[in-house]
Amino acid sequence: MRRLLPVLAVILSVFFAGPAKAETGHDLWLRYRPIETQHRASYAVSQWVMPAASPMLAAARGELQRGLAGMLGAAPPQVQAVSADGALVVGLAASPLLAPLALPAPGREGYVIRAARLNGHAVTVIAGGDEAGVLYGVFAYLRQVQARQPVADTLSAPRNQLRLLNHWDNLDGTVERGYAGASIWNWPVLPEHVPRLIAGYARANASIGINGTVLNNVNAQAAILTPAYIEKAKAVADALRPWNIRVYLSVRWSAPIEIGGLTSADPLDPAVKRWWADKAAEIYRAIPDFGGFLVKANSEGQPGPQDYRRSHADGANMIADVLKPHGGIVMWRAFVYADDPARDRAGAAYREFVPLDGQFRDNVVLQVKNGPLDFQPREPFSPLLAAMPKTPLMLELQITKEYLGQKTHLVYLGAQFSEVLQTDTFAHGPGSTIARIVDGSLDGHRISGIAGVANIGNDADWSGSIFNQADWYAFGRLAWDPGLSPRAVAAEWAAQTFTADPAFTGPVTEMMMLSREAVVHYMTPLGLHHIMAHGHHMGPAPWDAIGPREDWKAVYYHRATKDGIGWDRKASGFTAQYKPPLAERFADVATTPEDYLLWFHRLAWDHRMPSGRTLWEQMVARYRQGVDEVAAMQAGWAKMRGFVDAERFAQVSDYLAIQHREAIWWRDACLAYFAQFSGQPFPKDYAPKYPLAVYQAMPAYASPPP
Ligand code: BDP
Repeated sequence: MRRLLPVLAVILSVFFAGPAKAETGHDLWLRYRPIETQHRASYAVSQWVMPAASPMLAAARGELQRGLAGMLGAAPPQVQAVSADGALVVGLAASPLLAPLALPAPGREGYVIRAARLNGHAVTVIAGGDEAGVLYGVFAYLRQVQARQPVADTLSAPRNQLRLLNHWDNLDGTVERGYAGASIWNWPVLPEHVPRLIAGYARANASIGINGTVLNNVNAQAAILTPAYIEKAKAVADALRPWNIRVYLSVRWSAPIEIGGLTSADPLDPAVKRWWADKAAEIYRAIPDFGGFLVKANSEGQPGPQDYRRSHADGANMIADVLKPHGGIVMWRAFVYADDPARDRAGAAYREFVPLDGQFRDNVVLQVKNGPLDFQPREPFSPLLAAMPKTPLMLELQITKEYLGQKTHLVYLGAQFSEVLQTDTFAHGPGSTIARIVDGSLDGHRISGIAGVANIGNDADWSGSIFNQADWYAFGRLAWDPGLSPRAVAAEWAAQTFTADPAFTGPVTEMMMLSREAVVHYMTPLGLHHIMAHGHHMGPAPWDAIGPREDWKAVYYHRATKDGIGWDRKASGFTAQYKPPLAERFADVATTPEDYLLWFHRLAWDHRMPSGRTLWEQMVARYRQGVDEVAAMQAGWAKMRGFVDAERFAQVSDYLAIQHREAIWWRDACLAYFAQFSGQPFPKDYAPKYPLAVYQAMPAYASPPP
């Protein structure tokens, strides 16, 4: 009986760890639940060897211990030298332990996983090119086991050097465009107390290869550079460092005036430069591996070098010069549209920055949003990405769903991110994908990177919903390797987050892929854009025509009248910002994909679509399709009840019900509005439930009953 007890315990633990156990989602994709009996033999580990002489290696070892203990029931014995078949051996590829194996060189942050023979025994080796590589190798191994994939021979290194989250966190604990609770930094208790949440955040990021984080909002407050906040940032940096994550800060251009007592922030003023140099030195004394600054300047009312009639290059270079001796970089944002809204806003960043190509220091990287506008459900790519070969360009994606249903809508962004990365810009002929521009390989740049605007807060599930976690996950995986299939990433996430049973991962992956198209259909089909409510950006408001700037109004973008709808962006000069053959392709209605139709063209309501429908009929059909797709997602999820614990199952079901109601809201409000102009009837089997005035009178954040 004594010998049977452990066996019984394992059987019971497997039994009771089944889907019934409620989960908050706090464990993310790092749940390490026991492996089902039938898979145990494939993942058996007899013993493990892992020297860990540094904080980072200790972090990796702790994670492996945790993962093995969780999944195998108990961690196998840790030994000093391999003495049995089936051992797991982990370390630096160049260490005395592993060097004799002459493994392929994993490179910086890279790792190798291999079956090998050591001391006459068959073993599995995880070897890192450096300590970070060991950490990432351990997570890759745990991922394969959790997803019940074969532990495969793997050689992997990141394609992008900088894989960063941008937190739009304010110092008062709020998060701009955050839908997952308050800021996780908890500034008031730092530096004395470093909340556990921060280490959990670091682990999660390390598990998907994220290696840097900008702590505060791009709409920065000068106070972040005061000694008190530098101490707080140091405490965070110390907690993140073992997980290979560096800290960066967003800075406010006018900080020398606001907290430095100067009268100017002119980048060419020696006193200003001295202030920044002293500030950089102060930061590096506290945080020796500090990454650098992110700057939003002369954008949406923020101060910047143009206030002193200096260029963006003058500003970026001054900051770059003070960071250079410390090895820091400047990420200068290209999200700028200061010029006259009478000129097409979509073309503003290009007009501003292309003339500056070649003028930036070598530690400046220009951070460019994927679309020319602003994180819409679907945008053509920003032509700036293909037009600055002499400047390293970092891609900025938005993980938080500001324009895509915010907290509740299930929209898998991995599909969107991959679509962007795989887009061919033709910058230097075919094959000039955005992935190759940002990874530096197309133009031979030293710096490469991708930033994602984080969707993280102090909600129990971190991201506001269980499925929003997938967007954080996919961002990290695709920043590491933009070539990964978004479908495979979704499947891998679902397997770890819920269960690896293909009867679950198959349909759920399909649902996730569909969700990306669904949101475009029920919000902004046919290339419509920026027709959401003013300010909070939640819900439809194509009628929006209020506010100080023309280019903040929905009517500026869709231009609907009885004559037609859409924007002739050949006439605005915008299509010419693309390289051939795209410039010609987007300038011609016949060769513009339906997805971008009204983005690039102004068309009559009875314009004939390839489907044979009129433009109006096609618009109605797409909006209806979007709602139907959400209904299909709901029905699909309902069948997954048996695979998921009640708590998480219910959250997803409830949120899908909200999404369905709001998809109907989008469909009906937009179609009720556009119907005034279209001059064509609704199909016999459809009409918006309420008159337009009801939608227009809805209070903020509220949708009418379905
Ligand atoms: C827009 C957001 C705004 C940000 C701005 C930016 O609405 O909150 O400050 O982008 O990226 O998407 O600077």
